Amino acid sequence: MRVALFVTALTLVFGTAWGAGRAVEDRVGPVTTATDDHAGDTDAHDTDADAGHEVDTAGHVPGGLQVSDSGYTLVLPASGLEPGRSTLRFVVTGPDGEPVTAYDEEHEKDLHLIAVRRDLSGYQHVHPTMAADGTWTTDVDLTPGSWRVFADFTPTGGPTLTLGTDLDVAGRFTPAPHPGSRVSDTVDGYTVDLEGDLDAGAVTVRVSRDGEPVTDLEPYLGAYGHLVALREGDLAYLHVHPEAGDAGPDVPFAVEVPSAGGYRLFFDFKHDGVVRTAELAVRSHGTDTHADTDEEGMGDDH
Ligand SMILES: [Cu+2]
Repeated sequence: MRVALFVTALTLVFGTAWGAGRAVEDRVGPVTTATDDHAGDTDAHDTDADAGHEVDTAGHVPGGLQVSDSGYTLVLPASGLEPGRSTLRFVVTGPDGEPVTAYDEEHEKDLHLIAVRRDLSGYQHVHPTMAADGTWTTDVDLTPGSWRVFADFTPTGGPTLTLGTDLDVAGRFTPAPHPGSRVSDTVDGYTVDLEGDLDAGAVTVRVSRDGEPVTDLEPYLGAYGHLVALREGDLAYLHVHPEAGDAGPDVPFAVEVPSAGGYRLFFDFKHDGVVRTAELAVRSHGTDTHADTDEEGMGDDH
C-alpha cells in the first residue's frame, strides 16, 4: 500500500512537472490514467508487450535505485570491504524484518548479484550461495572506491525486485575515463558488436572471433547470454529480457529504456566453457512517444 501511494505520488509529481506549459485539460486525462494503471500493479510492464512506449515515463521507477522496496531490504555490511578479493556476506530482509530464505528462480538462479564501481568500472556478475538462515555469501574482487551492489531476485510470494546499495572500499582511486560511444568491444579475442536501437526497445549482440561469427555459444542463465544495462548518472538497472534465438552469432534482447541518456551494457556470454563479459556504451534519445518536436531539441545537445 505504501508503495502504491509512493508510486501514485511520484506519478502526480512527475505528471505535473511533465505537463507544465501545456493546457490544463490536456494533462488531466493522462495523469489520472497513469495513476490508475500503476497503483499496486508493479508487474504491468512484464505482461503488457506494448507498455514500453507509454508507461515508464509516467511513474514507473526503474530498478536498482532503492535499497528497500515492497517491504524487502538489501542489507550489506555497513563497514564496507577491504580492497582485493574478499568474501561479501549479506541478507535480504522481508516484510517481517527477518532474512528471506525462500526465493523463486529467475534466469536459473535464486539471486543474481551485480557489483560495479560507481564510475562503471570493475563490473562483476556473481551468484552467491545461501545458508539456511538466509545469509548469502559470494567472492568479489573490489578496487578502492564507491561500489554499487545490486541484488536481483524474486522472494517466494513477493514481487521481482532489483535492490541496490552502495559499498565503500577504502583506498585511493582514479576514476575510469568515460568510454564515449562504444558499440563494439573485444574481450579475449572475441569481438562483440551491438546492433539495433535502445529507443526501439530491441538490441542484438553479435559475437565473433577472428572475424568469424561464433555459432556455438553455450547456454548461460537460460539464454545464449545475459545482458545488464545501467543508466549513467544514477546507475538505474534496466529491465532486459532475452529473446529466443540461436546459439549465435546474434543474441537478441528486449530492453526498456526509462529515459533519454547514456547507458552502459554488460553482456555475459559463455563459449568453450568460459564466461566472458563485453562492455558497451550507447545513448538513448528517449522512447517517450508524447515527446513533441519542441522537446526533441533538448536531447540533441548531448
Ligand atoms: Cu546472474
